[in-house]
Amino acid sequence: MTEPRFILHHYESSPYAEKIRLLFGRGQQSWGSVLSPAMPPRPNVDPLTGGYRRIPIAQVGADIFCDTAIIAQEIALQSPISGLSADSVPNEVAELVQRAEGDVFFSAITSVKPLKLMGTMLTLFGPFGMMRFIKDRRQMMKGGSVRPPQGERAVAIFDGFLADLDKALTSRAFLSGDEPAYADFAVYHPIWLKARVGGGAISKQYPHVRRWFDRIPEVGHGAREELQAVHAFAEARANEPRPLPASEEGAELLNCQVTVAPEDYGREPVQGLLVAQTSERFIVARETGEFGVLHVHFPRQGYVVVKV
Ligand SMILES: N[C@@H](CCC(=O)N[C@@H](CS)C(=O)NCC(=O)O)C(=O)O
Repeated sequence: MTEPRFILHHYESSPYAEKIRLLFGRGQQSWGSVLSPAMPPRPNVDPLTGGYRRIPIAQVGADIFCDTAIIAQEIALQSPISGLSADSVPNEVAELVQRAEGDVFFSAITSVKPLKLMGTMLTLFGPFGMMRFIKDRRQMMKGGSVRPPQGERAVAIFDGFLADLDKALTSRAFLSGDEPAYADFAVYHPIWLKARVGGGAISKQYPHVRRWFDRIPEVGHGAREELQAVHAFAEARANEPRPLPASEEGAELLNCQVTVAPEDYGREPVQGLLVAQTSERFIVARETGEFGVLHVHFPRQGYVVVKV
């Protein structure tokens, strides 16, 4: 078996996956793509994560990476280009990045007129699939702790964000400087989502956003190769997890059986042995009959660990 490569479990219309595809592009990476359904069950990846329900998920051999914050760190480690992880976001645009992946992300959907939204979902999923999708997302949000803004409030949030972004882009080509990097992709994906779901161009009121938005896709998606789930499974089986980082002192739940779950939405927990806890991530070991031991990595920020 050759060195394991990056595999991304994703679906085309996922905005968070688009953030990662662009990071692969900017980071000049080759990667394997395994397409997932837009809603669970996801037989291509559920057996690897042990139940984490969000997309995208990345894999390198027997290491599984949940959440784009961790996936970006992994890409940054492999890439000759700087600025690809969240810790490289310039201070003056940190607030924009935070808003983009908070209320603005939800408003990208909830600010779209209901009929338009239904039309897009019908095209993507067909009538039966659309009903399943709506039910799935409703349940996901019901079990979550965030309450997305609705209607006029969502419209105002999205528009206010574009106005602030336009201001930030008057003095620089990209949020990250002369070239696009993490901050740009994190802010780009909700606007990409809104453009795909709601249609229509970005208002002429925001010329700097328009110019920036048109330039981001120029970085491309890197060298993408389509794979099937069996290929991803074979790589998980053929590899051992990589060596663990040193854990921080006083990590009380280290070597305990725990569950790890997002705090906000899509809170399905993953159970395993907490084998590492650094200042940035939790790593859980899962014994699986099918693949041997897998290490599942989560960011600490936004995730909770509970002893079983
Ligand atoms: N904080 C997560 C958010 C990921 C996220 O919300 N992904 C959306 C798709 S773009 C999702 O998982 N939606 C529910 C689903 O696809 O099942 C990350 O950065 O990875």
